[in-house]
Amino acid sequence: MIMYRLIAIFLMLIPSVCYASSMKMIGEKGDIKNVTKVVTVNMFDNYYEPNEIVVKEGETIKFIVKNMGELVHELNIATKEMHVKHQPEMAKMVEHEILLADRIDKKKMKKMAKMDHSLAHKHANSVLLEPKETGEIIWKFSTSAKLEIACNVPGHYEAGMIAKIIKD
Ligand SMILES: [Cu+2]
Repeated sequence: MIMYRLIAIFLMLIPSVCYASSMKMIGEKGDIKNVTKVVTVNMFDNYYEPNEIVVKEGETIKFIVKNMGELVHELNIATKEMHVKHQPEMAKMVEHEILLADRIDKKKMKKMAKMDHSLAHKHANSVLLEPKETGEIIWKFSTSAKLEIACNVPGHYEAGMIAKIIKD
């Protein structure tokens, strides 16, 4: 826990930048009617299985995400630069004790989000899950940008919790 705190404090020093504005360049929220492929991604401490996903440009993929680990994990589709920018938001959630190592205080999240929207962690390109939880993302890869799947829970990206997105 002390390590989480230290990382959180460190990341607080990096200025938070507007996240939503850069969304378009990574694609868009997909429509269920256009799903051509379903990919199940299992999250462990701290890695993904599979750790490489092949996508075609323009394709809509439904990701079924399962947290098989003992820690809270995120699956976030973005550029490397965006992941780095998202990390202070996650650190802030740790700071406010919304994001705990193995639990998300959803009641607190709801309450705090009224004051600070970034604490709600509502982004179409990501899902944040407690151990044993399952979530889903439908994403249209309408972009040529270089993307990766990553977990921005403090310390996890650094630990290598990244899955490559390979363009077919
Ligand atoms: Cu993680």
